[in-house]
Amino acid sequence: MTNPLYDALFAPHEGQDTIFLHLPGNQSLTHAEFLDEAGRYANALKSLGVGPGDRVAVHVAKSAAALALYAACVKAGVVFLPLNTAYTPAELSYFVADSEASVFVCDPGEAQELEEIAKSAGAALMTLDANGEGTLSSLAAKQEAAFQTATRDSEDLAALLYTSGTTGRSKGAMLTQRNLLSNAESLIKTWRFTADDVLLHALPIFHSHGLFVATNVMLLAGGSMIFLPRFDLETVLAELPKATTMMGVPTFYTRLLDEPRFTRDLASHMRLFISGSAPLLAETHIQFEERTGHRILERYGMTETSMNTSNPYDGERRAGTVGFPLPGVEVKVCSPETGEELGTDEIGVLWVRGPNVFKGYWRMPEKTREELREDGFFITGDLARIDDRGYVHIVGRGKDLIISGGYNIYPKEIELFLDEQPGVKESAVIGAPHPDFGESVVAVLVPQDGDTIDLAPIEAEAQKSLAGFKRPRRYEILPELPRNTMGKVQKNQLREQYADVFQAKS
Ligand code: MLC
Ligand code: AMP
Repeated sequence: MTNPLYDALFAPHEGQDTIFLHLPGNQSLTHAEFLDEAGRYANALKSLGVGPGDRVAVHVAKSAAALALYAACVKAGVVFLPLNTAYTPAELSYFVADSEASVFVCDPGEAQELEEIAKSAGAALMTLDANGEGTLSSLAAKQEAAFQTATRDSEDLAALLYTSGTTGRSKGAMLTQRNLLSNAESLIKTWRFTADDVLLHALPIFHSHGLFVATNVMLLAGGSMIFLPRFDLETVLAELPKATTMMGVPTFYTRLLDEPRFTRDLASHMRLFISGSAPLLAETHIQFEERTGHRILERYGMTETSMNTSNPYDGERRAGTVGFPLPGVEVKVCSPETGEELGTDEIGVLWVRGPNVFKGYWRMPEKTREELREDGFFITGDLARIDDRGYVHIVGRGKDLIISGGYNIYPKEIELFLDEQPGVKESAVIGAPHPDFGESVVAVLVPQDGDTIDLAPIEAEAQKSLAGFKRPRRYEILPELPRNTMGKVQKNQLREQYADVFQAKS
């Protein structure tokens, strides 16, 4: 009986008293303690009637218990469905219903508000807070640690991660055991992770980056993580001396560079800094090297594919590039019109194939067919070129997408919301350069009558309906949107017009 992901990532650590998590307040958890906790959570899920293939939707603060719940799902063959803690009830109701989750785990503080959502989706509502307390942990505390690991096949689903879509409707990316395991295996080799590594983990664990890239790699390597609730600059500066490696989004690195106490001395012992989820400006790469002597290693991935390319560990880490395909991963740049493969340095859409590429979108066969071809290539929607040395450069996006501090925001979703608001005839949402988040959201509104719109009720409604990171940070009013002769909104023109709105940090 096998469960490839559990067998590779977790089983080797059973009974081991090596440290897995360094936690706030000088606490720590050994691998054995963590896995016992996971076993109890697996039994708790079983007692709720959850079995292999069922979905467990998880909307909880980052904690060791939340991570143990992930391990429990792998052990029990349950599909783990993590959700951004910033999501509002309006956003959550879609995910819980669409996934037909059997259990919905949320913070005790929001249980009352979410009760109806769980009920109408037919999910049992359980709670878990930032300290690992709640109805689920109480249930787990009564269980045995021993649990018979569920038998799973490489092609069975391990996780369902929702990504927003250009049409405004979120799509659940189905990730198999093979997808996650093959990626962790490639990354550990490419980045040389070992049991001696201590990873500074300040990322959220509801996305591919913090959950799979960081956690799965560390589990496979057998190292430990300084597991911080979030990226807090003071804590990161204090903990850095104990770490050997760090993974982050570009905002982590620009925030560190803005801090004079982040010095060459503070970083001198570090083995590796890795960046991804959004473009790292070449300027940040260069400043980082000047300050610390380290060249950040930039890599590129997506929820649907986990990681695709990485700059080399040895060899030149080239600023402004995302390096080479990972072992076993094929990439090619194709014409957006004909789908034909393009030559060196020609710009087109990046296609990716390999064991890392997901199985498709949850119950969306048509969307799956549009993006995942029969020959196994996934059409990423990112615009890229491959240079004569084989380095991949992400030069833009074919898809209408804003990436703010590493979070994806699909303008269409915000436009659909804004178009419904009183006094709004139509809207266009764009990203403008932002010194902290890389990009941030600008909403351009056209009034129904006259030349003004009352923004206060719109902002109040946005507060209720949209996760904080998606809310426009700037509203602009125009009598009409610029359109081409075909009637298509000229977003490039708007991007140019509002390129400087976030010049000062906000
Ligand atoms: C928080 N806020 C953001 C934001 N994060 N606004 C825009 N963009 C963001 N990314 C808003 C909050 O709503 C709040 O607004 C205010 O900022 C303060 O919130 P906070 O929680 O205190 O923010 P902070 O801790 O500073 O968070 C910023 C951050 C965080 C950059 C540290 O967003 C983060 O950890 N990002 C990582 C995202 C990530 O892991 N991406 C991986 C995706 S996987 P208000 O209005 O309430 O004050 C992927 C694949 C791959 O892409 O390749 O990896
Ligand atoms: P997500 O859907 O959250 O997984 O985001 C994936 C998207 O993030 C990709 O399609 C890219 O547009 C972007 N991305 C990830 N890593 C990088 C990178 N290193 N450089 C540029 N864009 C990146």
